[in-house]
Amino acid sequence: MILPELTLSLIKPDAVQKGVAGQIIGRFESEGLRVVACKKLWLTTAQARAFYAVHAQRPFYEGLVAFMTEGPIYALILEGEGAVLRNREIMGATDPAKAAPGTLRALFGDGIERNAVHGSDSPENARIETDFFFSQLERF
Ligand code: IDP
Ligand code: MG
Repeated sequence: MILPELTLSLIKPDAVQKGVAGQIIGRFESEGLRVVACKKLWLTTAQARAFYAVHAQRPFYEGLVAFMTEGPIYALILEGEGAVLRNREIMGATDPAKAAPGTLRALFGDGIERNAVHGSDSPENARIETDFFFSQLERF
């Protein structure tokens, strides 16, 4: 039996500025992940701080918040069997220099901070993160 799972993907400001958001969404679709929800938005500083609150004590937190608010992003909910892990595989490692060839971060990331995409790291966090960005009325 196939148990569909949901995960949150963000196309970060660097990738949107490069004009590769469409390619990234197409990659998810070609990998068999279904787009349940999608919107373009520009995070406020307060919203970015809240989304990344788990990293508040890390030295890169302020820089990360500044990066994530420098321009618009896309937020997506992706659905598929094992979607959380599948998306993490498609994204590649946090540091694009260490990401496997062909992964989104290897293709489109510029560095450990400006790494093109976000993906939930567990089903529990996927639930929290999808609810952060989307109401039930925005999911199909
Ligand atoms: P992940 O996005 O692969 O799950 P996390 O450790 O959750 O990685 O970090 C969240 C985000 O913070 C990363 O995607 C990246 O943009 C940024 N980041 C992580 N580690 C560093 C670092 O050492 N320096 C600068 N930015 C970092
Ligand atoms: Mg993470």
